[in-house]
Amino acid sequence: MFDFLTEKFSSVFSRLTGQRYLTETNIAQTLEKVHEALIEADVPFSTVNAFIEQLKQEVVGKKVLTTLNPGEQFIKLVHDKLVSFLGAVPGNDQFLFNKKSTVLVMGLQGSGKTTTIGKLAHYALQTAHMRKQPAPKILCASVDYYRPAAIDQLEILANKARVSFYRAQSTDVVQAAQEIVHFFKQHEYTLLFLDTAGRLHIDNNLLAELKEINQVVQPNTTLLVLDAMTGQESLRVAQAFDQAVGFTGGILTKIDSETRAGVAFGFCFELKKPLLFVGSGEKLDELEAFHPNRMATRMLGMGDVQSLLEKAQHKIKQVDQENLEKSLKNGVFTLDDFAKQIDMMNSLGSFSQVLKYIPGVSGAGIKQEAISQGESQMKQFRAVINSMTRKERLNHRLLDGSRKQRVAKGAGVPVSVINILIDRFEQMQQFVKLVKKSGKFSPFNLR
Ligand SMILES: Nc1nc2c(ncn2[C@@H]2O[C@H](COP(=O)(O)OP(=O)(O)OP(=O)(O)O)[C@@H](O)[C@H]2O)c(=O)[nH]1
Ligand SMILES: [Mg+2]
Repeated sequence: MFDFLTEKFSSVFSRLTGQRYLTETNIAQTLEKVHEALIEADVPFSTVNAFIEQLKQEVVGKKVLTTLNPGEQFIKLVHDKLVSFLGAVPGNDQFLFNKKSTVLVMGLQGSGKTTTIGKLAHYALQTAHMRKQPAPKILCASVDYYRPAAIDQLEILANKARVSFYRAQSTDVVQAAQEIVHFFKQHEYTLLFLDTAGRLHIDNNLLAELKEINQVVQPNTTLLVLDAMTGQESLRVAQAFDQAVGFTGGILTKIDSETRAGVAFGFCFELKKPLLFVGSGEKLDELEAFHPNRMATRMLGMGDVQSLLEKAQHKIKQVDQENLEKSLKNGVFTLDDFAKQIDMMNSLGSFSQVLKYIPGVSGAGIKQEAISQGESQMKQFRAVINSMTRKERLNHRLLDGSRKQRVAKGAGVPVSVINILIDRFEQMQQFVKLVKKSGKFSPFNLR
């Protein structure tokens, strides 16, 4: 969703390149462009004005460091300002790991409440595992009697995430909430996610019902789920929920859709509430912690390596990663390892998705054609390695002419592809050996 802003800023900054220092005039022009970019991105007008005003004061009031590239200097200033507008500190996920915690989830109909609960449960389990902490004992329940099958949907998601689910006997919202809290306490769960009904618009009935649930449950954390696609309308929704019930923080869903950054901005700035997570797809693992710093970096077109790594850490099977790291540390790198690397890349998403996160690449205008070529080459490489015997994978020098013919036939590619693969592979082997000598580089642990 931030592609739009990224593009906009890239062109703004390129105007500054070549200038020896920032002058009031060129800042004024550039500020105007930033202003335009933010308005077009659906950031509320008042937020944009406040942002530009503060930025102007900082830029104009400051002695310009002529030693720095003015573009770089300006990027840094805008970046810092974006970060402070986005809340400055990363979304806190501690409420998922407190000793005992009840979490009430609310939001408009279709905003993604139920899906997000499944994702949060999954996130809590995965994160506890990664941090080597005891897994929270999670219970999911719903008081959504508004939409038929809403409760079944949560049950399915809880099963998928491998956490418990409880269905209240009563169909009265308040009584059901009481029952659920009672069940939660009785069975020594540590984390309760309570799903609530949504409506298409804010209405008094919805808010009154939420107030009652809130009274009964007295949640430790209340989350507001916001659909990024609803744009500025989301801010009014958030304000209404805040006044009526109050909440701890927000979760912005559907940032994978064709939408703009405005809501994230407005939410943090106008409501002074933190965004805790962002949802980037329908699947269970498509939830990421919200990081203002990374978001700002991404918006400025510098890529987002940290997010990519976090995604990688969640998705790549721990074991595979450890084995691979071990063999890399030993300076041994076989075609088997190469195949694993290709699989890891694939598990991150498409090539173009992965490239987006790499600094310098996102704005570099790599042609879709080149990306597609890379993708199909990786597929061919994978097929080639699959067609080899284990012995050949461990020692590619065994691959003489007739073996190559056999492998090529098995993979459905010309022999030339095998030669290219071996070429690439040998380059990587050299690299791994070098790394072993310097002892510095761990490719899956860049921090
Ligand atoms: N692309 C995308 N789709 C999402 C995301 N989160 C939820 N969805 C989809 O949005 C739709 C609505 O999600 P739900 O979780 O049912 O929303 P809800 O707020 O519980 O809806 P109600 O219970 O009807 O109020 C579903 O089709 C989800 O798969 C996301 O981050 N990205
Ligand atoms: Mg729902």
